[in-house]
Amino acid sequence: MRGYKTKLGWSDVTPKPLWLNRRQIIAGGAALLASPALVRPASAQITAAASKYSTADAPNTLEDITSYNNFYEFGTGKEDPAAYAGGLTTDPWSVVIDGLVDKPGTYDLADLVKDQPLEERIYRFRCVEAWAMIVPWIGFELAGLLNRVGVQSGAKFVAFETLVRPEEMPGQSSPFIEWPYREGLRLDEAMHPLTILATGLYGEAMPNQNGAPIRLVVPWKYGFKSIKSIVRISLVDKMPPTTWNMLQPSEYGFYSNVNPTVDHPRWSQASERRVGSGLFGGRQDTLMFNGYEAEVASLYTGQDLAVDF
Ligand SMILES: Nc1nc2c(c(=O)[nH]1)N[C@H]1C(S)=C(S)[C@@H](COP(=O)(O)O)O[C@H]1N2
Ligand SMILES: [Mo]
Repeated sequence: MRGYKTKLGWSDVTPKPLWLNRRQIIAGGAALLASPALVRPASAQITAAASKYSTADAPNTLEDITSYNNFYEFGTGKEDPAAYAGGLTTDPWSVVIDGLVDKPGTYDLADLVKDQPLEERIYRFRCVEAWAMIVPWIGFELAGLLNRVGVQSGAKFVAFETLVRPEEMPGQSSPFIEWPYREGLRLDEAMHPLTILATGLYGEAMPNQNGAPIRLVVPWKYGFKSIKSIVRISLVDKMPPTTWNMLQPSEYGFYSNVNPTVDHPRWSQASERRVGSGLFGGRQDTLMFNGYEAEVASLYTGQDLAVDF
């Protein structure tokens, strides 16, 4: 693990050695349970080594995943997060859950995560800039957390906010974005089993540059929807403002579903470059809903996705 400090502390709820045991896992679930490296209580939460939702594509390297990032709180360059996110304090960490919920409050992250079944999910990840990666996330379904806090009947959307801490996030001295970074999902998107809160990747606690200690991953949407370093989750009745939509509404819609037939105004979305493509072979066609069409297309029945982009 180079370039960032592995965080422990609260991350006792995050599995560490899973990835190293991947071969055993693939060979059979029993090996996972028997592995001495996995006796820590946290690891017992891993109910499935490779989820049925995982893609069979080979993951990008840890090096790719941790050295080519978008995290504007640390600067706009792809290398800035790896260079500057190491100084972010991620323990202690708490998340405010408010709005139309039965149990609003400020939750310590460990409490929030402790009942949730962690899984490894190998997801395709497609940035709006037309690059893509395959990432082995560790996380749990957002629906599990929302069910635990109790979503009230008036709730229609979920709004998310990232930490604001300019003394540790040098990019926040730029007024380019109106901080905090914000994102949102419609409630049915938030409740979909593909939507996860990730606390790690490659079997390790989440690297800071990837959104430690907890970030959203919505694999059928462009990468910017997958908000990092979350400190607030609000259940609301109206479509919430989102950072990229606020910046440039003609280019970034609320939905931002990966869609090869709806181009960004300044470039085509029909194909993508796999990061690390020296190894994996250059450009590929972009898939509808990033390849998750069978799972999510029904969420948008009756919507014109060129209008609701
Ligand atoms: N808080 C916050 N979350 C963010 C961003 C950001 O700048 N700030 N960038 C988004 C964009 S544009 C992308 S492509 C992904 C990148 O995630 P990765 O660095 O883990 O690949 O994070 C998303 N989440
Ligand atoms: Mo992105």
